[in-house]
Amino acid sequence: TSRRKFIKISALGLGGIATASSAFQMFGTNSYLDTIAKQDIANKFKRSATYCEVCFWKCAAWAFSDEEGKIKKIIGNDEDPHCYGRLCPRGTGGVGMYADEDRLKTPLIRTTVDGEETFREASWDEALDLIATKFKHIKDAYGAESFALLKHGSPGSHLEHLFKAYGSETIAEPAYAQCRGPREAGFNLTFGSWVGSPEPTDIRDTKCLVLIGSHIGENMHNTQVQEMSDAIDNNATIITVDPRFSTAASKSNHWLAIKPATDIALMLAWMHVLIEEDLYDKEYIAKYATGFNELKDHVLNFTPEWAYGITTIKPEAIRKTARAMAHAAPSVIIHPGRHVTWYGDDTQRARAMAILNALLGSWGRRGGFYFKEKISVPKFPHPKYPQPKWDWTDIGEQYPLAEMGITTEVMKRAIPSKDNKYPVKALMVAGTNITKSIPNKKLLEQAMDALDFIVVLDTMPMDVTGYADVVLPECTYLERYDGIRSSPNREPSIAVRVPALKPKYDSKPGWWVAKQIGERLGLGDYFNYNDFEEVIEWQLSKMGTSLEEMKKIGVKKFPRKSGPLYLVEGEKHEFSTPSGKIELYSKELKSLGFDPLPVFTKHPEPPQGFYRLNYGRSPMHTFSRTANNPNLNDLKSENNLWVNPKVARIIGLKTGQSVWLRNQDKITSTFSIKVRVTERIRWDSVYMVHGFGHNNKKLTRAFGKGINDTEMISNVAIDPIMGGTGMRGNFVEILTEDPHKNTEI
Ligand code: MGD
Ligand code: SF4
Repeated sequence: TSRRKFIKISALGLGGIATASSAFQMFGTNSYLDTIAKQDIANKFKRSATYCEVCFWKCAAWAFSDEEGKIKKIIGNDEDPHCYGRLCPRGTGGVGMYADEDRLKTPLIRTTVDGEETFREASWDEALDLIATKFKHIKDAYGAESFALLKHGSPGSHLEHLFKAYGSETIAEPAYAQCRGPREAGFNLTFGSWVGSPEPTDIRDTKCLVLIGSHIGENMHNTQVQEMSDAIDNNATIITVDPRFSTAASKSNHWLAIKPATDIALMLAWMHVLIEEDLYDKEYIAKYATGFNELKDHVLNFTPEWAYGITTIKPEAIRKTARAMAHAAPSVIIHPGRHVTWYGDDTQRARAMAILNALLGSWGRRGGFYFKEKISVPKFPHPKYPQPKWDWTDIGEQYPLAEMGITTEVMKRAIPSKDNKYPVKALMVAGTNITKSIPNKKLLEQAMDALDFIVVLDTMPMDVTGYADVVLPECTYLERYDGIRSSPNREPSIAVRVPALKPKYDSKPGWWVAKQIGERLGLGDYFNYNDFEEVIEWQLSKMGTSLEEMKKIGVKKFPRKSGPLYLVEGEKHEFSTPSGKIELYSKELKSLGFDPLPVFTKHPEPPQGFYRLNYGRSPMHTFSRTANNPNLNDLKSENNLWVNPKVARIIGLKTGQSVWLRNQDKITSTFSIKVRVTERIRWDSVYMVHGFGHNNKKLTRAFGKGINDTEMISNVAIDPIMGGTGMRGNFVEILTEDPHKNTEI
């Protein structure tokens, strides 16, 4: 499909195209007017250095506030190689996190009044004393390991320190088994390196960008969107593989509307074409890779004709796109994606992506993947952590290549059973809304029911707070110090977060909470400072700068030390794999009993009357955390259900009509969602943006708006290699009548 065709489609009135282009236009180059506006604001208001926490990209920014203690504007830091001086719409809307009047205002403790469970307000001392008592009790009764931490983002690192000092490494975050885990395993097996965040994709200089289910533009990871916009301006070929006509697809030269769950077949056929037509990088493969002959034999029969029957992508399109990649090579990127836990064979799909990159010679090449720099911040001195008797590795032991804690496995350990060697009895949740981020509601509810004690640290009364025994209100990122941000990128840099304002209400920073609990547990030596400012001050001095300087500049760049960005012609390069080479064929996988080369496995398809539930991101929102943010809610207040016109005709649906969903396990959505009839989705799937359908009434803007996709995800396909929870194998039927008509929600 050509770019021209898309323009034609948009002329037919596919409304989404307007959003599609605007998502990219939200960035772009700094204009003269922009510079003037920035100067004007800079002259009038107090400027504080920060980095954004609306998503986890962590763009460095300036927060401008007035004398009355109001945040006036947040602007990207021009010196930041991690955001090029521009924030995405969510980052600008960070003001709303501070201003949201629904914020948690004071500690809360669960209590029973007239037989009804409710929360009562408490002082910090009372709440922290109670938490410390529970910490002590769990340690005495079961061992510190039985107190688990589920965390995400900046508060997570402060709590992680507390938990390790206390003796528990029963720690996990959704950013692994619900997000990037499989791609890290797949790329690590092949190149001996995690992809990591930020991805070292050299999009700026690429000649061909291949996005497989990766929707940059709706997924607003800042530098990637800006670089992709530049790549488009520079006439790079964009190939998008997506069952949905995504924003990225609308910017592509080739959109391959693949049948869901068949990507591995397409990639095997691409490998076949590259090898069969002698288009792969022979010199690179000979020099750096091992296992080529096995790969060649493996893909011999995976012709484009074979893949056509599986993927519904025409053989000519498969050949044409493979040739386009080879034409651009080595300046080509098969993007590893980000949220990649789809069908349970996700590490193998990531392996296929890694192998394609190897065949095209793009790893370590300009316009492909650059070698990222490590930049580490010195650790503030503290006593050694005690050695726990068991930890997250034991909990995930059945997944041989798990490299971080697996949230769902931690929750399973909370459910009592005779042979549970690693019982989890209490849980702290910090900066993650687990009821929306972890699938399998039944498991979660069973686990929550069984736990002796749950404490939640959050800024908002999110759904997860409803399960807590104690709720602690954290102040927002604009009101606190946090750890130093270090970003590898092409040019490594650090950024600081300094409070722009005093904490609103009775909220406190995460570092303070960790220290208070630690001191109550007699762990004061681990928190040997009065204020986290002292920690940063010490670390910055070790890095050759100071807090005073960083407050003025916000971001500091460092020279690369690890060597050049790309492979150097004529020089040897050792990969960190067992063989020291790129491993096309993985002996490690073989020895563990897994396929040493990726194999296509057929996944279940929706039964009659059901559609595959596909989900993704909106450029205005991050997961579930922004749904109530006044600024961002104003831009988009609910999600819609994308339905193909053919399906709409069969069921009799119209755009704007409210419907409910019921999945294959008879789970019915709590709320309704408005239909959007569009050619942009295949007839076998429906699509919605993740993160809506909040059911805490205290979120006055977000409550009851749209459907929570996670609620519909009860079938979870676990990746046997690293434990990722595949969530795209769920099927829904569309109900036009309210299934809760006679029940109260
Ligand atoms: P959110 O749902 O945004 O993301 O999962 P989460 O990290 O759980 O929840 C973030 C929580 O942090 C919110 O409760 C918010 O109020 C709170 N919060 C925000 N700022 C702060 C702060 O400064 N301090 C504290 N203490 N709390 C704060 C993300 C995870 O979800 C990821 S990374 C991915 S890739 C997966 N995506 C995904 C999906 O697309 N669909 C489905 N169904 N599930 C998914 N799960 C995964
Ligand atoms: Fe903030 Fe956007 Fe950057 Fe994420 S990408 S850190 S939301 S500005």
